Amino acid sequence: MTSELDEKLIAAKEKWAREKRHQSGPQGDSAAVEAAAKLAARPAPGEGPTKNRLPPGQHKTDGWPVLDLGMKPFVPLKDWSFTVTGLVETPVTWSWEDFQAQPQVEIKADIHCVTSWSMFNGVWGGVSAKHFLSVVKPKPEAKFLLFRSYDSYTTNVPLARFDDDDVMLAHRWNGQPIDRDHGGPMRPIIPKLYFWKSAKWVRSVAFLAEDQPGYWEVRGYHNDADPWKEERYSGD
Ligand SMILES: Nc1nc2c(c(=O)[nH]1)N[C@H]1C(S)=C(S)[C@@H](COP(=O)(O)O)O[C@H]1N2
Ligand SMILES: [Mo]
Repeated sequence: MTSELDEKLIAAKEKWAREKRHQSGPQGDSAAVEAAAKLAARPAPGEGPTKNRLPPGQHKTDGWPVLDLGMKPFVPLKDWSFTVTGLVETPVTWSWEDFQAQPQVEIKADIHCVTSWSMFNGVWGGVSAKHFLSVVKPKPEAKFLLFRSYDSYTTNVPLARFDDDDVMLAHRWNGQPIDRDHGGPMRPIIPKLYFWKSAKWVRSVAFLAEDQPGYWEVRGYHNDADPWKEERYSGD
């Protein structure tokens, strides 16, 4: 259940998304050229001097802010499961032990939140998206993923963006389990997209032929969410 305060917070965020959306008018050629130049100049994740790693409109933070809908589900590991549905050859449901039995990797990545903070050099531990996809085997018709969380949050991502070397199903951050505030036991990490695409407390994912916008995507946030293109709000 969300409190009245949280309803107000969510309403404020929605209003903000609406207003920002209307501020961005049609872009001229020079803007497109500038955007293309910024994209071409972007360094590989985890490399390069700090200033080239900061997408437009972002600032570096040293902490890790907590942002959610005001409800932080507590999911004991013995009750946790992760279910895969939809257009896959092998629709698994993993217990915590099943999940831990998969090959584990660490990936260093920068995170960019739409509220303008960026957090550099986090070391995420868990199961790579590449391995996960090799287990469930998406069918050729599968083009989109929709994640669903224990707090009912949802978010969507194209399979082509999820199927990337820096994407993972993470349960550790900087050598510790991801804590409850930050979405533990498990959250996917998709560093190349704004952080709202990295759902906390994930419980399932559906592989779909058609795109299905998630919680913030139907409330004024951009469907694609690429920080390097500053895709913050729909219409950006
Ligand atoms: N389940 C769930 N995941 C979520 C959210 C949420 O409300 N519920 N908020 C999203 C948003 S808007 C952001 S910015 C990040 C924040 O993650 P953090 O609290 O670990 O910084 O989580 C994303 N994932
Ligand atoms: Mo956010």
